[in-house]
Order: sequence, then C-alpha cells, then structure tokens
Amino acid sequence: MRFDIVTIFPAMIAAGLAEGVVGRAIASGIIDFQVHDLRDFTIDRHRSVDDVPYGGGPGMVMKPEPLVAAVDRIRQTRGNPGAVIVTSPQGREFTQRQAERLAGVRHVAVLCGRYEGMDERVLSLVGAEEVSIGDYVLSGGELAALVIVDAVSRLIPGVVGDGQSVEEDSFSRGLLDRPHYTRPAECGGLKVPDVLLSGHHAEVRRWRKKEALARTLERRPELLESAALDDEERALLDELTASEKSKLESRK
Ligand code: 4GX
Repeated sequence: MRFDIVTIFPAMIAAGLAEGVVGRAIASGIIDFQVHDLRDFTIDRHRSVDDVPYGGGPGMVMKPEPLVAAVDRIRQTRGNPGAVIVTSPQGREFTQRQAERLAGVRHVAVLCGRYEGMDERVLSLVGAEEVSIGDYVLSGGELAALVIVDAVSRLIPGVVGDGQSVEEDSFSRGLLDRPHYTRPAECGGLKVPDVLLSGHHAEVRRWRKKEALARTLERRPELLESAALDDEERALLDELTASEKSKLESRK
C-alpha cells in the first residue's frame, strides 16, 4: 500500500503516523508513505499557497497551481494513484466501507486543505474526490488525512498483528463493540461480569454477542438495519427488543 500526502504542515502528518501499528508498518516497509510539503511546489518568492477569493469575502483560498504541480510530481515519481482525495466537509462520508474500498486501491494520494478550501478547479484538474470524516469543522485537512490513512492501513495484511483480529472489529461486522474487561476481578467496587470468569466458552460468546447487540440497539439502532446478523444474533435481538417493549408496557 502506498500513500502520498500533500500538506503545508508535513511535521503534523509525520508525527501522526510515527507511533503504533501504522508507524511500525511504515518503518518495516509494508506501507510506503511519503509526505510532500506544498510550499516546495510554489514558484514565487514568498512561497505563497493561498490568495484572496474571487468575488470578495473573508478568508483565503488555496491557489490551484502548487496543488496541481504536487500531484504531477507524485504521478511522475511515485506512479498514478488509484484515488486522489481532498479531505473536506463537502465530501462523501468516510465509513468503514470506504476504508475497505481504499484498501483495495493500492496507491492513494490525499491533499490537505486549509483556509476556506481549495480553488474548485483543482478537483477536476487532478481527478480528485472529496471525502469528509464527519459533520464538524476542522481547522485543516491534516487530521482528516491521518484518520483515513490510519483506518485504511490497519486493513492491509500484516499491519495489525493477528492477535487483534481486523475481521472481528465492530464496524466490519456492522455492530458496536461489546465491553472488555481485564484484571483485577474487582476495581473500585465494580466487578467483572460473572459469566466472563465462569470458563463457559459458549456462554461467554453468547454474552458478548448480546452485549454488542444491546449497545447497538441503545446507541445506534440504525446500524441494525444493515448489520449482517447470524441466527443466534437475530434471536438475541428479538429477546432484547421484546424486553424493551415489556419495560415500556409496564410503565403505562
Ligand atoms: N472532514 N476540514 C478541510 C479546508 C477545506 C475546505 C474545503 C478543502 C475543501 C474536514 C472534515 C474539515 C475543514 C478540512 C475545512 N479544504 N475535512 N478544511 N470534517 O472539516 O474532512
């Protein structure tokens, strides 16, 4: 997997990818990652990357030429990316499904916007798609680029050790994760649920499924519409919705 990131804050990207499983994957060469300083692609004395907006108004807009030159350089020196992404609140929502799609694209370039955004022509000139990591406003595209690189990288074989299973991750199954516990068995007066100490593997599995379903039903019920549930999970969900309904009834 190859990533190229274009930014005016290269140190921010480097720092964000230096640690953890992704940092190790970059160090070991499983992930080939390069960060490009946008100012290296300016041609004026002041190395300007922004200019005033046509039509007036507050804020600045990123000039198109340095961004186009940066993508040209990536194409010449690193190959043609299968996807060029501009991180922006106007983009299509980044989800686990999008992460899976991008993990199948062997080379991804990300352009990080600052200020009010980029000259609109950049999108068509470099063949970029806009992607949003969520409905809130960041002060720049760098954190969004890091989110995308992180979520995609951990889907590449060898990045996450097989101790932690990527397939069992909550969102690849379409459900929220269950609670987790470790020693001690009691902490601050709070006990670990008995079933987890019981050694009954079948019961532990069932408990975990039920907890994941209960949380999803409570916090993100819309996820259940598209979750891939097995027969046991369907039955557990029916139990949970039935007990919710009877609670509501008894309140009348
Ligand atoms: N998910 N921002 C980008 C500047 C900008 C605006 C438009 C390109 C086009 C964000 C998000 C996000 C704030 C990053 C505006 N660049 N990016 N920036 N939410 O809020 O991705």
